[in-house]
Formats: sequence, C-alpha cells, structure tokens
Amino acid sequence: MNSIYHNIKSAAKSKKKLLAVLIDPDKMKLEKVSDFINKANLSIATHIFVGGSTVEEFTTEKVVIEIKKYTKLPVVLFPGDVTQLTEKADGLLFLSLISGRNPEYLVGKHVDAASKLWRTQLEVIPTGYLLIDGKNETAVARISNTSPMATEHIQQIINTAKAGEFLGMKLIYLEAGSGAKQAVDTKIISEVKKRLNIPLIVGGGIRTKQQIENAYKSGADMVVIGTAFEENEHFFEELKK
Ligand code: 1GP
Repeated sequence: MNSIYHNIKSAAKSKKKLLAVLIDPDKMKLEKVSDFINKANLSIATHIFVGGSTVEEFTTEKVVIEIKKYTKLPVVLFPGDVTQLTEKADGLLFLSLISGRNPEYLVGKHVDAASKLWRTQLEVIPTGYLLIDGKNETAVARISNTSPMATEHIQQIINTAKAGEFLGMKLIYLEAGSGAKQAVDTKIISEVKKRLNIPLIVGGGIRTKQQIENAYKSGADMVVIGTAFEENEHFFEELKK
C-alpha cells in the first residue's frame, strides 16, 4: 500500500491543498493528545506529522499510539533521528537534508534506519529536505550542524530542489525551521514550484491563516504547522472545515 504518497500526488494534481499538523512528541503530554487531535479532526487538517529534533527514545511510539486512537487522518513520521521510528505510524518522510553537506543527514542516518524499516509496513516516502534561512537559529540547523540556505540565493535553492527530484525523491520540503521568525518567502515557493514535477511541502514559522493561503497561492501543495497550534489551540477554530 502506497496510499499516502498517492493521495498527496493526486491532491497536488487537482490543486486540493493539504495541511499537516506537526506534533513534537517531546512537547505533547499523552493526556492532552485526545483533546488536541479532536480539534485537529474538526479543522481542515489532512495529515498528522509526528517528530522533533530531540525526542527521548520510545516517546514517539507512545504518542503515535495515542494519536491513532482518535483520528483517521494519516499519521506520518517526520523524524529528527532514527530513534523516532515506529511501525505504529502509517508512513515516514525519509528526509535527506540536501541543502546541507553533512553526510550523516544526507545518507548516514538512513543507512542506520534501513534494517529497522524493512521489517515494518511503514510507507517510506523519500523527501528532499531544504533548510532555508528563517532569520533565527533553529533546532534543525543546530542538530544537523548545517547552515540554512540564504533566501537571496533563489537559483541555488531551485537547483537543490530540482536535484532532489532528479535523484528520485518524491517530495520536496522547504523548511524555515520550527519557530522560524520568517517563513519561507512566497517568491521562493513560487520559483521552486514552477520547476518541480513533484509535490511541494512548506513549513516553519507559519502562524496565520493568511500565511497559509499565501503559501498555497504561491504553489505549496502542503503546509506544515507545529508551533502555532502548540502555542494556541484556538488557531484550529480559525481553520474549521
Ligand atoms: C518544522 O516545518 C515545521 O519542522 C513546522 O514549523 O513549528 O514553526 O510551525 P513550525
């Protein structure tokens, strides 16, 4: 079954926009999951992503099991590390940090993950992950020990995204970093989108409905939001179905 990617692709084709709610297992108390997920269920959210930069081992699995009790939305791992893999989820963004040059995050962690993955039913979705400067230091940059791409280097960003596509990646994710001061610029989104033949995900620092709409209009097929929901669950009400 490869339904998660198939659905993202057909949504992108028919211009049906997608929204992923990102849950950082380290910041989500188990007893809060039901309430949070029920709010997500009533919103326009289409996916639940689970992951964080630093999560204690086994915490992710517990949170995923709890989430699955309350939703039919696909639960997709967005892991910061191999320890966050769990077969209790439906899928996995197999992220390669192609904006950086740290071999561990380009392919090293993936080798460590491989033997765990082939024993699971997880749908593995190869994803080219580009970290774009969000005007503050983010956990991704710190942990991966890579520098974000400068926002003015648009051509380099386009080339990197396109290289990801040529390498066979199925999604491109433009990331400003969790809690970014500045979300990925709409000009960057539209320039990248123009050249891509695979779906485009955008996340990091998106906090308002207007920003979501701007990202969609510029060509994002899916927007990912974590911090804004963490800090203010009322935001779900603005995004009711
Ligand atoms: C981070 O793109 C995601 O990896 C979401 O970022 O927490 O800023 O919404 P925020």
